[in-house]
Amino acid sequence: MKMILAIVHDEDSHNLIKELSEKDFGVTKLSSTGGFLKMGNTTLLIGVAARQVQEVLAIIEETCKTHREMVSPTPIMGDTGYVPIPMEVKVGGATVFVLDVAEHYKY
Ligand code: 2BA
Repeated sequence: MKMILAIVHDEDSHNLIKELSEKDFGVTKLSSTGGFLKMGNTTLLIGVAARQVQEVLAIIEETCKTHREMVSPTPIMGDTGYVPIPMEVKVGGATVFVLDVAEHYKY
């Protein structure tokens, strides 16, 4: 068994959960925060049989679209106080980890 841990944009999470649920994949949604941008994102836990990993990855790739956005993550001290420095980052898309599950129980 594998645990797919997918960090996705909040905007994509609704559609992704819908797509996965329609195909009978179990999903747990966690509200999370990116360490760099300090913005909310969504972490999904998806436990699947090893043979289902590629199918789930394909759904994630199809559902989570990448785009670039200007953000101001790091304010610096200027003459008039702290001023944000806009920078372009990639947002959306998905950061995915596939972990081996040693054991799995349901009680
Ligand atoms: P954040 O840490 O808020 O990062 C958001 C986006 O900002 C990143 O998108 C990347 O494009 C950019 N970014 C991150 N660190 C940067 C830096 N030091 N300099 C310039 N740009 C930087 P993604 O790479 O797609 O990551 C999206 C979210 O996935 C991250 O949000 C974080 O919550 C998670 N993540 C990414 N890599 C991770 C990892 N190795 N371990 C755990 N979580 C990770």
